[in-house]
Amino acid sequence: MLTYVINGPNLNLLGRRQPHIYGHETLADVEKRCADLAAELGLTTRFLQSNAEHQIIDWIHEGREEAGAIVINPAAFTHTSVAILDALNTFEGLVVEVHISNVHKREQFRHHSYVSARADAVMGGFGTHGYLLALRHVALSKSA
Ligand code: CA2
Repeated sequence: MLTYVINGPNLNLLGRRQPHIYGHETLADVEKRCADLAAELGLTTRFLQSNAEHQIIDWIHEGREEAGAIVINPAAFTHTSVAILDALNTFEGLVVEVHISNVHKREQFRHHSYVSARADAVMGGFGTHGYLLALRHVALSKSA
């Protein structure tokens, strides 16, 4: 089963700025760890990042045909995007929302997520391990 791992705006800078919040790993490091774990779990992942809301929506639409699960860190679009929520509402597979930081420990405006209204599971505050935990959840759900 193909799992899309979708990353939102500014996550291309991971590991290069604000390491006290987001850690030292780059997005390429996270992609490699996800691919290694996915192989172990018998999953296939497609790892994606965009700074553009429309691109993320187009990938979710594509996932309707191609993917059994979507792991998504919508980054700042988490807190603003009804359009990403609407797109996810058209997807019938498993949706796992991932945040590297614990958004509830941060500014008030990060406490609300539009995406959580659709997500089947939500991870936050596990650092970049959250992506790996999300993939384990996809694999366990698939075998359940
Ligand atoms: O904790 C998360 O994963 C977030 O989704 C990250 C978003 C933030 O807007 C959300 O509230 C929580 C920000 C992603 C920006 O990523 C950067 C990474 C390194 C340096 C600068 C930004």
